[in-house]
Amino acid sequence: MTDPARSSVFRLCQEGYASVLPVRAVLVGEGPAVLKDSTGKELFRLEAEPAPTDAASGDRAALFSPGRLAPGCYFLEACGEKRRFEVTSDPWRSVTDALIKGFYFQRCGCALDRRHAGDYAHPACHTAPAVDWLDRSVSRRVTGGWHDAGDYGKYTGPGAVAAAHLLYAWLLFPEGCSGSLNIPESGSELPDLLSECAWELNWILQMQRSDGSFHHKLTKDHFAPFIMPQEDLDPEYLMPASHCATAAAAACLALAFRIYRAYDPAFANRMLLSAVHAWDWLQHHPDFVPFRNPEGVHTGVYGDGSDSDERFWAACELFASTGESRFREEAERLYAAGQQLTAFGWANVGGLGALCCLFVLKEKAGPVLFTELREKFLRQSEKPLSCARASGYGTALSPEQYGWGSVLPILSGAMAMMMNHLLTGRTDMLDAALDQWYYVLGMNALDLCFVTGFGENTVRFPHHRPSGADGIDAPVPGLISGGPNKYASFPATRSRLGENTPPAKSFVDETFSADTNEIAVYWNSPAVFVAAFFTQLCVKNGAGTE
Ligand code: 9MR
Ligand code: ZN
Repeated sequence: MTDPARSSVFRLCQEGYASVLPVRAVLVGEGPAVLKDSTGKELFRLEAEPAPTDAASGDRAALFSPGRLAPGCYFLEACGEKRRFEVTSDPWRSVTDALIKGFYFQRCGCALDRRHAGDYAHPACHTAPAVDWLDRSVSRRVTGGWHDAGDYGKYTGPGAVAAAHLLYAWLLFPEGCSGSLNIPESGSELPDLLSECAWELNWILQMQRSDGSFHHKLTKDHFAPFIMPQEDLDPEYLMPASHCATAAAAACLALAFRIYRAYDPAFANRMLLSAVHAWDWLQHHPDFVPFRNPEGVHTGVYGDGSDSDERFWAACELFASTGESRFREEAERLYAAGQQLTAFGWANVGGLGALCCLFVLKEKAGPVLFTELREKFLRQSEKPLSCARASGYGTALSPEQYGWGSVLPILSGAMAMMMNHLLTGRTDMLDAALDQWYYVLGMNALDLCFVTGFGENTVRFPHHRPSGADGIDAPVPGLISGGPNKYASFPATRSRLGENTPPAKSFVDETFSADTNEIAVYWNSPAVFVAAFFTQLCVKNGAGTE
């Protein structure tokens, strides 16, 4: 639990460290810092040289690493303070599982029962037929999916991106994300992560219009007050279709086809047919039209300046799923138009196309989409590394990049550096990626673990309607806060931050602070990807170390 009066000169991974990976921590303030084992024996000493000021936080922060440590309990001492941490062979299994279970808690259209949700159980929500915004005479039943974030909206593009992160975690690091989640489908033939993802995929399928395009979102015309989802009874609308939603859905469904066909060929085929139908619509509608909220609609816009990256990702996935050259040609053309290959967020999905080329298609992608793209990817992935090196906390974000949901570019940087490591074996990339995982779990300027329910000093009041309305003190567990936002504009957030708060500390752990402390499925999902990677490393390399 947070003790507001606590202050420590150390910043560390509050969920402990793995014996197969280096321990890394930050000293804020005066050295020397000494590391001792449980018998009091000194193992490592950081000398007293003053660290330079970290630009994002204003702290004199020194990142140090005593390297890998055997399982056991250790103490860091400096400035009269003694802080304890543990090293085990598999420390992050429960936080990884919780981050995946977080999606179950976001499920819409069904009751969360006591057996699976415990105290966070609630009756079914948002079960009324959805009304077409443009033609109110049309309504149809569209159920399921995940609530996007702290609100109850469901947005096609961001949902597709979140599902894709989970599916890629499963494809690349299955042993890191195969935990049993205690969800209704647990025990079935389908692994739990895939069952959870299917909840979203089934909803995405329903968001397709008969012409092949996808509705941009299914939301009300305004955000609900802080009530439980089952009390949110105003009509939900199928908002107009958009290019970005259509292309992102096509990409995600084409990817999902390859994963589910071994378990449920009929479901998999439906997803591929839907993806191809969406693609054909895109080919007939080549001119990008940005989505804007219709007059009178005040829910999330998820505005985007281009659909080139979504189309690129879709072309890659469709090529991987069908082998048809028309998709490769389009992917090559869109690649040549310039793609950001290290971007994994809802707005820019170029990195997901790169994942498909580099780790699924590989040589089959051909000289452009494999050899050339690989070089370009490796170059682009130097950027997060240099950002991380310039940061006293090792955080892969420059001070001006601390915007809304800053955890997303931080985790995107981790994903890019992990991929670089997987392609090249570089340990500097691995260590820097690890620092972003440590950031999420507490090695940051706020000394805060951003995952609800975890860490010694944890987020308590996320902007999340169920957590605010359920009458339970502790928030719903396994949800990740968006984190510091130097551009926070909500008056209440601003007044709490004052004038000169540094970017990495522009954070308010209060329910009202949507601009710093909301949760979102597409912030949980890159965390799952990163968590699964490191958890799998522990399983694979750690056998027999304890
Ligand atoms: O994640 C989105 C962030 O990048 C934007 O800056 C912000 C303001 O437009 O919106 C965020 O997305 C929110 C969405 O619009 C509605 N649901 C909650 C999302 C998380 O805050
Ligand atoms: Zn709902």
